[in-house]
Amino acid sequence: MKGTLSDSTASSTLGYAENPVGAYHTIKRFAVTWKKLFEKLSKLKPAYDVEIQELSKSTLSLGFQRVWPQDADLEGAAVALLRLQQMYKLPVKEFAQGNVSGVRTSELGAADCFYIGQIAFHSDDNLPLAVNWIEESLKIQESKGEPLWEHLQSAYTILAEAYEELGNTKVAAEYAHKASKNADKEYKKENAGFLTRDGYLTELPVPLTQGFTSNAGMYERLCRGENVQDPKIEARLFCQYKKTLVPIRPVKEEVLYLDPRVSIFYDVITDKEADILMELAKPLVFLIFCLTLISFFYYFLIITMVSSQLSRSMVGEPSIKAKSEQRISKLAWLFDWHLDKTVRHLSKRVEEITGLSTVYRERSADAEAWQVLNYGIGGMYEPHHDFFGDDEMLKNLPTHLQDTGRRIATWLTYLTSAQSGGHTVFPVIKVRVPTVKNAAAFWYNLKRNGEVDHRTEHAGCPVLLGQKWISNKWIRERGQLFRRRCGLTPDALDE
Ligand SMILES: O=C(O)CCC(=O)C(=O)O
Repeated sequence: MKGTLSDSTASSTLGYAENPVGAYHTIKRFAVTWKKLFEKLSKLKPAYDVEIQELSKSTLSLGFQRVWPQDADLEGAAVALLRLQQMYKLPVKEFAQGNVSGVRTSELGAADCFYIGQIAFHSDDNLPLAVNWIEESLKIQESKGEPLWEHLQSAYTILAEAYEELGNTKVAAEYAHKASKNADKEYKKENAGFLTRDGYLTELPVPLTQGFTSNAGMYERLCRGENVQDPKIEARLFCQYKKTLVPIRPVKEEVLYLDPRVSIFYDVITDKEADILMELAKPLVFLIFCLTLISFFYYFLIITMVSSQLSRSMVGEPSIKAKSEQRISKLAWLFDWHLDKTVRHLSKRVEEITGLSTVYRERSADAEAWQVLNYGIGGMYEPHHDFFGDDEMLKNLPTHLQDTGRRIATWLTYLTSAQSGGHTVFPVIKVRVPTVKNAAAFWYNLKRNGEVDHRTEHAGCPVLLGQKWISNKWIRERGQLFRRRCGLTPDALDE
């Protein structure tokens, strides 16, 4: 496969698939190009080439087991691409040229743009994007100068329908006429409505300058990097060397918000420790490459391919198994009893820095195990709270977490930095935490009087380029009785 990639990408297949356009190309190679090749091979007479026969049979059977990417996975890749485009307002032209946030990969052809446009057309709220993609496909096709493009008629038809739905009947009529030109009788019969409808005589132009339908909420704005914070609040923020439980080991803290306090602590983990956590979470090195693809498939994850540890995220505790579209990532849990001492050491370090107990016990632990998460391109976690607001959820916990109370605080370590996108954002307080490798974000989910703090709603923005690995340590309420005392007033602040 490497041999078919362009020079600029051949040196790093992994890097290539970490760009959404590169990932689309890669999945297409598996789902379309290789499939066609193997189908051809499987028709060869067994007597001539038994080995090729076997290879092709096993590849087809991997396809049946959903281990080999299929058409549905290519569709998932296109959906992911469209979502990223909407979130980050990326122009169709740049995407088509393979340019994602200044990082280039192979360009998309007319047929690819048409395919993505079709997917957009059939999804709920993407008509303007569909129009942009299909018009781009026509431009590419025209620039290549091929007189008879197999998709031309379908492209005109979809554009006519899309413009009609958008209320621009004049342009709709133009495309309908183009579609009917040279069309056979059957087509003319099927699409007769387009040509005879009175509506086409009226003119109701809809400007399609943008192609984005999402109504920019704070989550999206923060993810896009817009500066939305009040300058008066920003003026009160600061950095400091914060004292820890070990006096000779202060830690670099940048305070990103005061009430509730959200901080990022730098250099709280070494490169080696970050690598160990990631290695422990993924049983095979090869898995990284698979995950890049897998997390890109959105709806069609191939869990069977991934052995023991990392699995598709569930929201809530493991006993409440509901596969989540709210969070698109892979996760593993690492317990303090792990043979590798790193896990235990890191729990101790969180205790040193926060002053909160992270002691693990089989019954009533003070903190949860380390949750290691991998997000590939498009991986994200929509706005949510970490405290368990729902008492039912608290009842269904595994033994070590029963009677431990809610999640009083979150410690979120960045094991890698995503190349683009992937920030952690707090829409209510308008805070954005960048993914800085070896740093950790920390905040309390409960107020000092024990009430849940809804202002701590947060989200993981979709990863646009590269991979994001994080590790969460959730600290429980009960064990902190003497560590985080109630304030003298209900709204007492943390330091
Ligand atoms: O990915 C992120 O930045 C946020 C993750 C998160 O909120 C969570 O795991 O609860």
